[in-house]
Amino acid sequence: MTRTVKHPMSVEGTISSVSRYAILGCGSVGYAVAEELIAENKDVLILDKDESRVESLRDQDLNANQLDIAEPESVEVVADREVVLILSSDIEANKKAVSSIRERGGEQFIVARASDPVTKDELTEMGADVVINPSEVIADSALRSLESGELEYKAKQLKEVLKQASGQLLIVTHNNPSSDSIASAVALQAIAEENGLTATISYNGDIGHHENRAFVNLLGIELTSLTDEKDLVEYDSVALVDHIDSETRFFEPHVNIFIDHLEPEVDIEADFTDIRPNVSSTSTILTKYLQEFDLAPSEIVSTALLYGIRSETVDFKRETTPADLTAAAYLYPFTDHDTLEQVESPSMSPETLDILAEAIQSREVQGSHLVSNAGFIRDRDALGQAAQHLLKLEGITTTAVFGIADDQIYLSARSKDIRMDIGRLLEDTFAEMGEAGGQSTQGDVVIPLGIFTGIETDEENRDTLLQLTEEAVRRKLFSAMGVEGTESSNGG
Ligand SMILES: [Mn+2]
Repeated sequence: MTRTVKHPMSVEGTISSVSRYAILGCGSVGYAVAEELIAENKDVLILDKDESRVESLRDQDLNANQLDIAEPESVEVVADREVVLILSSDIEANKKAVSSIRERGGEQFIVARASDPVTKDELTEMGADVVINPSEVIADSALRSLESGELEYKAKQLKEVLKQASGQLLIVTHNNPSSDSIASAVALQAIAEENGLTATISYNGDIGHHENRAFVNLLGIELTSLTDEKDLVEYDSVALVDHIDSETRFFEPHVNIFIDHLEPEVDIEADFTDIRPNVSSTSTILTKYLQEFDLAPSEIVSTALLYGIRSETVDFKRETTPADLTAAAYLYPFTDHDTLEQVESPSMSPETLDILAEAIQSREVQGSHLVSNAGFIRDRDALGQAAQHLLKLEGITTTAVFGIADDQIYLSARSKDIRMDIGRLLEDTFAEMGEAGGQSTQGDVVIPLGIFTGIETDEENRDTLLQLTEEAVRRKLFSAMGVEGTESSNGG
């Protein structure tokens, strides 16, 4: 039998425009539902086999009929109802009612009550659109309130520990950190700073994975490499996040905060510990804290956490729990999805990422203009990608990234300043020295190396050359953009 399945009720349980309901079986559950519907001014017909119950419903001005829902005839009276809720505690009677309605060809939307997983399957098989198992519902609800109660309790504890840990907080990821670990550190840093601390993120080993380097570079996450135990002296407190391979002796006398989704191999003594094996990433845990603290995450924190969750669950394909999904849903509107996509799709070659890293490092900002030298390069296209990316930095409207390859200086610029025609600006500034061109939002320049200095290019004076070139290009650009000095151009 093919039926059009209608869904008049939305997931949140709000009642839609449907107006004609029937409730079959009016015990405590049926009665509670009837009350809600009537409060919404819905037309509700109630069937129950218990005479005295029907009488008392009628006393309350409810439209109730005494009928046994297990009898096939009883369903005739609900033929014109759009939604039928079969809610008696007699599951056998519920089954009969469902099959009677469907056997008569009734296409109503049916919600039926089961008592266990077996009857749940049976009722579905018989044609109920939604089947509810009350014990599951109660268990779910109990667990949910437990979860939120526990989170509230833990959040208070964390706040207390942060309050006591004044000064410099060192947040340590696991060795050769994953994006889950880095993202968690970034979020804890934001939470710590909100509580008046200065927090530094550090790691041991390498950020090995190419995607993880992209992640760190694209989001401009600052990490320090922890090379020496002596480095620890300057910090007043230590937090370990997502720290499976913890080497705790490194952090003696003691750890202040420990947050992970996996049980550590060795016991870790910390003032505050939150280990949740029931979620799939530490980023999920940190997201829950942001929510609990009512902290709207910055774009960087949110993008980092969402990436942390997605990569740890392999894009929700591995051991994903509802908490991971609700955390992701919470982060979604705060996230920079373009950046997320760039991190996830390795469209950037490793060299592009290196160039971007270099460009971020050596950037110089004047006003809203950014100029950066990427050094010696092989891939010229990477300059444009880097310039495009740097345009996302806060407060930046114009970017120019240059590098040297084959005795030429290559420069790529981007602008989102509508008053500036960057292509024209480059032409005006560099046309005499080389090739320059572009449009209002982007432009490129190629200049033979040595033109600024008159020095012949050879291996020995390469470094000097690079330095002098860099100076000259930066100065010329900033001056053309109208900053640094008076020799300005309005750029067209
Ligand atoms: Mn993890």
